[in-house]
Amino acid sequence: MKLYCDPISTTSRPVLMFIADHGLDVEVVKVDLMAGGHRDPEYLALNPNGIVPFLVDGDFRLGESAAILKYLALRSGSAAYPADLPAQLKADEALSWFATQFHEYFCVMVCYPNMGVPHGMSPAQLGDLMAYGHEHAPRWLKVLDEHMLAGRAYVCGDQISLADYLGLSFVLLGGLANYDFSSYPNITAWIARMQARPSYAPTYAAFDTMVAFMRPQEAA
Ligand SMILES: N[C@@H](CCC(=O)N[C@@H](CS)C(=O)NCC(=O)O)C(=O)O
Repeated sequence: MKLYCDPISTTSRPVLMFIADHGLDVEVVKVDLMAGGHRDPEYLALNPNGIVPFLVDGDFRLGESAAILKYLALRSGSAAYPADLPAQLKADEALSWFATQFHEYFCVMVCYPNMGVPHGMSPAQLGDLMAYGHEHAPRWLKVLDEHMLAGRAYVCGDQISLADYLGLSFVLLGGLANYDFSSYPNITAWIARMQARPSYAPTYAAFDTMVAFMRPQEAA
């Protein structure tokens, strides 16, 4: 099985951390986003979307981080994607929530503009987008803090689920914005819980280095 990915990619890290946690035998093939590897004709022939992550297992090919996480969890019998249907659907619900509401308002509007993304927007447009995001993202951060993580260790209960792997990567994008999570105690505790896993440091090393490079004064 091969996973095409880049540790600098927000949607690759959840899959890499899941693989590390479960000790899965997956060959990791780096598609260097900074060098434009995702636009190589060879990679586009494999995945016409030109994005990572992407999984190849024999003749089976699969894109989308949430689908890849589910495939790996089902193949390995991981409890992070429970067999019990209601519990599984709660994991699906949280995965979709992170990938839609949370991603849109927090990742796209608050975080990525700090990297000049979406490309092609003027500094003023990026500033407006960020201002809108800062105004509206707290609605979703409050749901995560006051409901999804209230009184429980992980997003779907006392056991880690696929939603924690995906959600962590999206929440930690806040590093690009030097986002202050101190008014969200349950989120802060959950981040610390996830960062204490041995799989965290190797998976997030490249991202943490990038954040420190972008914000040397705060990191010092
Ligand atoms: N919905 C996709 C998003 C994948 C995605 O946008 N990947 C980014 C890196 S985080 C990418 O490959 N971007 C390259 C591009 O957009 O050209 C998933 O969850 O896998």
